[in-house]
Formats: sequence, C-alpha cells, structure tokens
Amino acid sequence: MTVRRALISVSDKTGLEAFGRFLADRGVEILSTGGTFAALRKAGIAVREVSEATGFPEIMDGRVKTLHPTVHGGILGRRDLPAHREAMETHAIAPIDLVVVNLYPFEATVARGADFAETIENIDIGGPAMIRSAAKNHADVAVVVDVEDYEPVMAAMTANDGAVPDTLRQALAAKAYARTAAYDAAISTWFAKVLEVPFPERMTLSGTRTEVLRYGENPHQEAAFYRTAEMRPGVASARQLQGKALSYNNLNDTDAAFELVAEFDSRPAIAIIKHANPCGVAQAESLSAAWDAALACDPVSAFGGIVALNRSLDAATAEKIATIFTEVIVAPDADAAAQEILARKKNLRLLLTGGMPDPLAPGLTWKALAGGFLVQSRDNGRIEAAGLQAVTKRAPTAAEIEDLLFAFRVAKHVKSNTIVYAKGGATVGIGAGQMSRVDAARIAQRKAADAAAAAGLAAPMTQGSVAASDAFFPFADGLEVVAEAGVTAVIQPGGSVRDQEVIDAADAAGIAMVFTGMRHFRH
Ligand code: 93A
Repeated sequence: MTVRRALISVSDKTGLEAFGRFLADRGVEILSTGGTFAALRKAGIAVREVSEATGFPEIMDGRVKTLHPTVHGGILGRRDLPAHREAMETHAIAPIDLVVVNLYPFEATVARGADFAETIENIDIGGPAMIRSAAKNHADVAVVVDVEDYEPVMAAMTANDGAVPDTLRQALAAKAYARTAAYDAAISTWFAKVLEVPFPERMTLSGTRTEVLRYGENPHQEAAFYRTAEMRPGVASARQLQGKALSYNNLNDTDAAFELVAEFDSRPAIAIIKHANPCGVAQAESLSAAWDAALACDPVSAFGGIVALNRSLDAATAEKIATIFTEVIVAPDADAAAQEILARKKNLRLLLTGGMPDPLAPGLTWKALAGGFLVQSRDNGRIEAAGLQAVTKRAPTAAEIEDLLFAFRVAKHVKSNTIVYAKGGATVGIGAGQMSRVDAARIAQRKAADAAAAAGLAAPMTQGSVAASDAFFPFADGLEVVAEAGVTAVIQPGGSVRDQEVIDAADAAGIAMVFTGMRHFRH
C-alpha cells in the first residue's frame, strides 16, 4: 500500500513540519484542516485545504470541518471491492491512504481547570471519527495518532518504497482505538465529576503504558506500569536518577512508602517500607534524626527496604541511609551533596517526585476481583485532636495526644489488622496484617522487645509508649496485651458492642483511651 494521499489534521503541531516535508518530498498529496494547513503552507510545504477537496467550507467555528463523505469515503472505501471503487468514482472521492490526527487537547483543558463551555468546545468529534474510520480500514490505510510514531512511519516508508507495511498498520490501528477509547473515557470521567456522580454506570480505566516490567509480583507473572491522568506527585511522576529499573514490587512498595510519609508535613519524616507495610516511621526536627528513630523500630526488617522522605534529602541523611542495604529512596528532592553520596551506591534507586501528594485530596482507588473491579474513594480521612473522644477516667496528656495521632496516622497505612506502638514521634513496634487483633498487638510487642534487646536497652521499647488500633477492639483481650506492653494511652475507632469492657480494662490499667469514630481498614 503506497501512500499517495495523506490527510493531516493535528492540534499538537510538534514534528509536523518534518513529517509534512518528508511526505511532500515523496510526492504524497497532503490535505489539511485550517490550522494545520496554515502551518504547513508557512513552512513552504505543498498542501491543499480539506474544504477545497470537499467543496464544503469549515463551518460552525470548525465544529464541522472533516465530517464529509468525501473525507470518510476516501478513508473507508475498500480498495479491493469493485463496488466501493465504483462508488468512489461516481462521487469523485479520492482515496486517502494515510490519516495523521491528534485530537483537541481535552485532557489538558480539564487539567488546567478551564470552564464548562471551553471544555465542551475541546471535545473533538471529527478527529476521532477519522481515526476510527482509518483504523477500521487499516487494510488500506495507515493511521497515526501520536507524534512519537512519525519517525517509525517515515522509517518504514523509506524502507518499503513509500508503503506502510501490514503489521505496522495493524499496530497503528490498535493504538488508534486505544486512543479514542481513552479520549472518551476522559470525557465521561469529566462529566461524572461535573454532575457529581462518583460511580457512573459504566467506568473505563484508562492509562498510558510507561513501562513493560521485567515481571510481576513473581517471576512467572508478566506486568507493566500504566500512568493515569491523575496529577499526583509520586511513583508515576517521579524522575529516577540512578539504579536499575524498578520492579513491580518496588513500584508498589514505593507508592505505599511515599503515600504514608506524605501524611506528615509539619516536621521532617521518614518511612521505611517492606512488602507494602511500614517497619519504621518517625518524624523529628531533622531528617537525619527521623532516620535514626525510624530505623530503630525494626532494624532487621529495614534491610532491603524502601525509604520515603517528606523533605528534600540532605547529605547527612543520605550518608546514614547508604550504610544499610536499601532498594529505593523516594523523596520530593535531593540536594547535590546527597545525590553525590548515593551515586556511589550503584544499585540503589533514587526517585525524585518534585513534590508531595496531598493526603486529603479526593480520588478513587481500584482493586481487581475475578470478573470485575471494586472502586472506592481514597481513604483521605484524617482525625485531628478536636475529633478525639476521651472515654477513660484519665484523659491523655498533650504529649500522649501527639503520639496517639501519629500512631493512628501510621496505622492507616498498615495492612489490617494492625496495632502500632509509638513514642516521641516514632513507631516502636508495628504488628501488620494479622487475622486477629490480639496477634497484631503481640507481634508488635515482640518486635519492639527484639529491637530493644538488639540496641542493648533494658526496657522494651513499648514501655511508656502509646498504641493505635486501625479498628475497634472486639474484646478486652487486645487491650490487655497493649497494657502488658506498657502503653500509657490508646487510640482506636470505638464502636464495638463490648466497648465498655475494653474501657474498663483500660481504666484498670490506668490507660488513657480515646475513640476516633473513624476506622482505617486497609487490605
Ligand atoms: O471540531 S471538530 O470535532 N470537527 C471536525 O470536523 C474536525 N476535523 C478535524 N474537530 C475536527 N478536527 C480536529 O481539528 C482534529 O482532530 C485536530 O485536532 C484539529 C486540527 O485543527 P487545525 O488544523 O485547524 O489546527
């Protein structure tokens, strides 16, 4: 299929001149819409206006410019069917062999917060129609929807005497339908937002593949990473400065780490993550102090972990992190000295996101199930001191409240069931992902004892700490375990039918307990 006639209609005019010149030099006749026509002509490239070919002007501010049988007949007509060829001849329709279209920038228009009327005007109708026509007739027509494909198409035409080979036309057609599907998904998502319908009847998840990963969660699984249109600083937007490509598990853990550390903004904070659960979180007056405290929580598990920071990485902290084996460091930024220190660690990946995500921002999360997916709003719930209800004889002190809120915020990012012990702005024991809350409490306590023994401390680290529970204690037994661990205060949602038994157990141990009324399950 030698390309003889091309229709070029592009909003993004990147690379247009070079591609247009390449086609014109090969004797390809180019048809274009108003703006594209003007740009090509200005560059001295031979081009005709679509309206001249159709004998019909662009009308209605450009709403109707290519929606014409001369255009769609030229794209859709089957070259192998005599009846189609005859129809083309009868109606003076010239075949179009190459369609180059990129759409009105709908997504970018929404992203910059344009008003309703302007957003509606940026819904492209004629462009997707041509893309879909050309992709349907890929047997005879090549369709290019991405400026990144200009080069490969030029290379293929050069190598094939002006023709675009079959396999490339098919690949371009598949990409074309993915593009129009994503475009319509963006439009319907925007409408749902405008109409304040959180869960429309039909939902399309749409993303752009940024990477095919070496494998998935396990080596026998295949995987890829897709980026959605969501503007949220994190793994999807990060710049990787060094180290080998991130794996599926790295990406998952890095995301968990960064979302957790983003919960803390008033002071420098660090979270160390293993298998999507934190094994140490701390905030302090400096990142370096936060690192010491986070690491002390569970230095054994921190080996091979992922470290997330909520401040620009400095040299002192980089030097400390570099002393233990770390897979990934993710931070909003890193100063030159810190980067130099980490550059010595060839295998360590450094990701810089350019900013922190807003933990209170709305958004949706998805989870695949057999035959479907679950969608929910992101857990952007946050409890502040004013939202706490003291339920015991003793109310917590100001210092206890600070640690309680810290521990509860960490618990939100730990797999359920979880118990988090914290003291002085740092976790000292984390029990994650247990089927029973009592076990979560016991495991956290035992880990804290191990960490204390390793550090040569006489008392277990939970002594004098506070404890957070992601969901209510169904029985007093869980509370009794944290009492044994030596906590002085407890934070939990409350709401169990046996709340009174739990309150009584707390009172008996002299523990101050507060209810949040908010649960933070995470599965
Ligand atoms: O307004 S439209 O939906 N109606 C059309 O008939 C039409 N034909 C092409 N938008 C249409 N286009 C779009 O115009 C293309 O998809 C492309 O994005 C844009 C190029 O316009 P111009 O060449 O004037 O810059």
